[in-house]
Amino acid sequence: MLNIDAIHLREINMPLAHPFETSFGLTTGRRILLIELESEGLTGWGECVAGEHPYFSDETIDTAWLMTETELGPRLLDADVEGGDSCPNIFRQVRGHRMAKGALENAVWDLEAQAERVSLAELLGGTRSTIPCGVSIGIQPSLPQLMDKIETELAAGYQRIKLKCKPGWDNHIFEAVRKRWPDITLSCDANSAYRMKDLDHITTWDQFKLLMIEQPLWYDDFYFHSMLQKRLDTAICLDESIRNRRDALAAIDMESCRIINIKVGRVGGFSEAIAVHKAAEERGIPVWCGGMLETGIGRSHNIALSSLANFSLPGDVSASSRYWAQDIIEPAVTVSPEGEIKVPTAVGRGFDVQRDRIEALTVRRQTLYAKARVTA
Ligand code: OSB
Ligand code: MG
Repeated sequence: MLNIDAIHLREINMPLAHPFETSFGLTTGRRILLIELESEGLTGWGECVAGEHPYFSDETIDTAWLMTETELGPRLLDADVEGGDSCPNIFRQVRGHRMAKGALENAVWDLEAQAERVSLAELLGGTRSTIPCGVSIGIQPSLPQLMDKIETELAAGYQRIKLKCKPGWDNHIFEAVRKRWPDITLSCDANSAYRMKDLDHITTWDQFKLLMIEQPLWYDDFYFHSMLQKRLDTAICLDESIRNRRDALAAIDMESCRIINIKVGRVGGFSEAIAVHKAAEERGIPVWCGGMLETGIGRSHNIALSSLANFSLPGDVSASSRYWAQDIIEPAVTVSPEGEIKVPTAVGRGFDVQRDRIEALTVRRQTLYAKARVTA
């Protein structure tokens, strides 16, 4: 049993080392909700991946803060918490708000790993000692700048390059990249920027031999993706559409995708991420771990999750320095020249949270306390 004494919410503001542009806009800095759980002298950390705006998903840092403060936090403090896998049931009455739930649940797993004296990867059922890494490259101001970025990332060893794309930033960049690097593992991510009128256009991408095309159509769709997948040789990968295990089963059965991107925040925490992973594994669908421009806390959790067996494709889990001048963990996440991250074997997440740095970045805070417990 994990007796949770207090939940500390804080918002930190962190400027990105490089702006990141997707089909829904430009991000130059992040407002991030961090969760700190206090339990009998141990501290569990969680990171909420909701953005500042409801563009990737309907959640934002502000909705997550409100739900944590008014609904989820009080439920967690009142519950008997055996471990991270108790959380879905504790939060069951609250619909949606998966990123808010995920931040709390992952903090519980983070705590549980420490209490059990095992690594977080081991607690989650991970078996890999290293994870293969790719990068997600945002839309650039120009093609030469994109080519420079790709060159830098390949030189750093990354095993897969994913290009953010949108109408007007697609065929000509794929063509230029393929001309210069005919054999690299290449994929693209449209973040739902295309519609049915674009189907003929998207089918022309088969010539670029992409590993996958990520979420080309609506963020909440399976049916139209299945129509598109029938016309493509290239695998579709779903990101936004997959909210839970049932979505994964529906998408796999309908042949809406052949690959799944698992983001632990998007599915509401490690329990559901493990369930999606297992459902995909049983059906022969490979998965990989997506990223949401996380700080080191979320990044360390993504590394632990990526150690599960069916995370067989390179994920979007990359070095801290690609995002932050200074990360909030020590050591920072680094990638080997072979494009791999070592999965920590130390107790817990395997990276130390730098409280002084977090303190300096904090712009808002609140603490929820447990009611006094009656001990027999
Ligand atoms: O769709 O994978 C996405 C970043 C923000 C929102 C959505 C996405 C992304 C990325 C970045 O692709 C992945 C990363 O953190 O490196
Ligand atoms: Mg994506």
